[in-house]
Amino acid sequence: MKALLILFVLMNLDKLLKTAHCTETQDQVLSITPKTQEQVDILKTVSTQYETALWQPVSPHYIKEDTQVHLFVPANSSETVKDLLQRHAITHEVLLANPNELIEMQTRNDSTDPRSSSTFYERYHSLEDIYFWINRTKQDNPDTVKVILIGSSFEKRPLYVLKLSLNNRPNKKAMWIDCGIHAREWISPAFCLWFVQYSLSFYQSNKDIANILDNMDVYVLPVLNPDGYHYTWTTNRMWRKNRSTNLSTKCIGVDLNRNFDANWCTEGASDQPCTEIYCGAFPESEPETQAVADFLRSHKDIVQIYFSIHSYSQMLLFPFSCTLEETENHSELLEMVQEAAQKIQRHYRNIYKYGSGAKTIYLAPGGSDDWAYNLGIKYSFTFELQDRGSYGFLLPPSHISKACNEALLAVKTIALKVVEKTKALTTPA
Ligand code: 0X9
Ligand code: ZN
Repeated sequence: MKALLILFVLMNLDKLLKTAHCTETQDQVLSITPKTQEQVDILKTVSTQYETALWQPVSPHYIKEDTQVHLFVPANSSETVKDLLQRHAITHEVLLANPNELIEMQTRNDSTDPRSSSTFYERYHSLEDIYFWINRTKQDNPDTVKVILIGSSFEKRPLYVLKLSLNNRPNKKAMWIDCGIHAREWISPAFCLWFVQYSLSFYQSNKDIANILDNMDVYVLPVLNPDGYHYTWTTNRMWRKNRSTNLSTKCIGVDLNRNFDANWCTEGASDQPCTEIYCGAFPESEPETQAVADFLRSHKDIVQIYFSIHSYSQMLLFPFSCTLEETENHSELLEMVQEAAQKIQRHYRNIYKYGSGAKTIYLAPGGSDDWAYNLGIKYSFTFELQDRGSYGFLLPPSHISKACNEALLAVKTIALKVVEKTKALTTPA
């Protein structure tokens, strides 16, 4: 009997040990609001010197008094980080007690589950699935959808753009939408897929989308940063940059939204490869940036509107972000995003901030929107989709439809305005 008992204990030793530590720590996302300069400095140290991932703001440089900081703290740093906060009387709230559960929910492949009521577009998809979807969309719509290979990523993944051309009118203008420049912002690629599906399904029945697509072709790049996106699915859900390597450093990745040639690597970007806002070795040093820039350069005479889709924080932004100066059409752009934000509030009861990037969030040079604007695409925007920090980058799949419909309303509002302005300019009085 005694021997049996010993055998049982030995066989279950790992389980017994685990339950003894009933407060086993796990990854968490904390919300912290520093109240003094000393607390700001401590938080800067925590987010740079400990194994954490800063969600908001994007770089420790922007941490300031009385402004919320959202910090992802992995289980292995939890105790040290919390101790440090406590020692400096910095209070915190737990924003997400179990991000791993949310990550699991987002990556679960429930497409084959008959009880699941969500459609393909109400789920997040792996890069492989998205490539498959691109191909299927082209096959299902041979007369209206073309797939254009505009280049490849650092790890040699293809960069595909879908061209939606719903009728053959001559001299059509165009609109560009890119998604997934930042790897961890999963709602962004989900939006590109949503937009394509919506356009193809409602062209016949919705007069607004018909009016837009009758006058413009649309170029959609669903995943601008495929290597980073893939990495968030396989290895690190919090990854932001691309995955390029450089002999001069151990650190991987360039922030592609600091790598465009718009006041490149000035205040608001970093020349340090280990930071999240590393601008790269030179403007357009990254193959992803170069592919987008080359394509837009060669289509600059037809592309009238540029949209880049990000998350999170619910903002409709326009240039400049690389300087505090105003664009020459500042008031026109302001009017457009204001109308879009008002419509979102009316239809979806959700608040979006709006304005020029530098004045609304921070100085951030080297961004695609500013570069596109300087190229001559005068209607250039960056949208930050849902939410405002409840789930952050881990927005549950059940929120995809509302987040995408809101953004779609903003895209439609702005595109319709541009179509009307263009008609007014080209139609003789
Ligand atoms: O910092 C960014 O690149 C964007 N915010 S995010 O949290 N998604 O990283 C804002 C981009 C605004 N536009 C430019 N900086 N040009
Ligand atoms: Zn982003």
